Amino acid sequence: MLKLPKDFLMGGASAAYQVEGATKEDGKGKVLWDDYLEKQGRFSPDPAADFYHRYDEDLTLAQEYGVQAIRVSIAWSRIFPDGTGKVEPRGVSYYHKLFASCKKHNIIPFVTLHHFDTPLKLHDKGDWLSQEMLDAFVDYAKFCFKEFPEVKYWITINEPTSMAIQQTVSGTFPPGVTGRFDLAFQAEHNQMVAHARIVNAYKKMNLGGQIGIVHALQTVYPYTDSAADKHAAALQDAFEIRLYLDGTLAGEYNPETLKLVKEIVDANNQPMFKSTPEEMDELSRAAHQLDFVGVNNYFSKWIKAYDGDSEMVHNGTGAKGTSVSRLHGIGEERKPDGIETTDWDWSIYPKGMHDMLVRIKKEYPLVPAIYVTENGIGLKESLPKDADDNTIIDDPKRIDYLKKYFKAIAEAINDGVNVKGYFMWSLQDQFSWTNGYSKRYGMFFVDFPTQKRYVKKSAYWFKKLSETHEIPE
Ligand code: BGP
Repeated sequence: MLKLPKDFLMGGASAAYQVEGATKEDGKGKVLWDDYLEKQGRFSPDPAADFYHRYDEDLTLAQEYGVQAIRVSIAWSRIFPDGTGKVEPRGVSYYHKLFASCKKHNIIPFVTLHHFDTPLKLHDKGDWLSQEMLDAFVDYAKFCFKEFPEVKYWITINEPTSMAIQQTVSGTFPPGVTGRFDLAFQAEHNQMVAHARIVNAYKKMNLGGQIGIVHALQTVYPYTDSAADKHAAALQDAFEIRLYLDGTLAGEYNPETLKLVKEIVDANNQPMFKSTPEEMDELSRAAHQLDFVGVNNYFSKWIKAYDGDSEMVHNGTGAKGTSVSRLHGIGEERKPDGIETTDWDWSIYPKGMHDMLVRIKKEYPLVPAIYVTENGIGLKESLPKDADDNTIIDDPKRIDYLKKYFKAIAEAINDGVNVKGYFMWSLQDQFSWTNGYSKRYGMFFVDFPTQKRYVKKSAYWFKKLSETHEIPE
């Protein structure tokens, strides 16, 4: 039987906008999503899981089911409603209360400073493409470090890549621009510079905590062994993964990576992103001081050479088999036969997790530690009609998924990778950015209309693993 190390941390994950609800309460400023979602009219970020009012209830449950750490994020616009300037004391006080509740329940908070929720005023100025945004983000981070000494684990940014790509390539995040690879690369470079400035400032402050970044790292494989497919996979990897691992974990861009990025922008008649020697120096200093990297890995991708126009269709409803992704200058996603997928077309491929963890150890030796900061499966789940207080939601698919992925992590640890912990996405059911409320990931079921919580069988499974550290067959 495979075992996890004794000090392996078992956690649950969340993000402010996806759980808190209360988007108009206590002086919170608007973020890029509020008007965008209202206009779209598909779903609302309120009430989400009403974590703003129910954090203590959720942390009580978490403690009972073996959760030792939690990923939460601070909603920047609860503290600075406009992104800069005036501080909202009610927002500050909410997070002090949340961290005190974590302490009471013996749960370590890993706190993200930016999880897809740019304050609207800064979003309107260009979001990650604006220097004003970058400076404001660094100031907000420093404010948090001083204000919340009770936090010992900080994460600068959640998934810089997916934010940028969804904002300006696939258009699934506001402002909904498509096909602008150049803007995505520039926004990502800018996020890495802001991240690096924050890491370097944090280390200077000597607060005795740890700081890291979280990346979306879906492993990329060529569809076949042909040279063309292998090259397409290398382009896709540079686009979604390699540039950001280089920038944040090595502190410099490998010339081979830059060549691939240049090939993508050239093919789309767009300019290369800009960087300065001062920025590169900042990246290098940060990479040498970074305490950990967070790996978000849910699925893997297979890429085939493709020569046509870009076409992307997002499966945001769980209608299996509806996703399309063909990018001009990169390649086309195609799953080999026999790869199992979820209703949202995400492949279930634990080997991808293992390969990614091993790759980081091999190719980015500066990184001292890795946490799996997100992994889990989105399912369509409902409350039985005759549910009562003791109803337990049966989720065998999730247990099966977790078992396979935990095995892959344990194997990577056996291969010498320093994986220190795991955060299941998600702690409780929550709101999903582009899928709303029907894609449930939680170990606790949330009946959104009543906000009542029900335990899922996977929570029992998780508790046992947390107590024994033995992965059952
Ligand atoms: C990650 C995000 C999370 C979460 C998760 C699941 O990219 O960091 O915020 O949403 O993916 O994705 P989705 O909600 O699209 O299923």
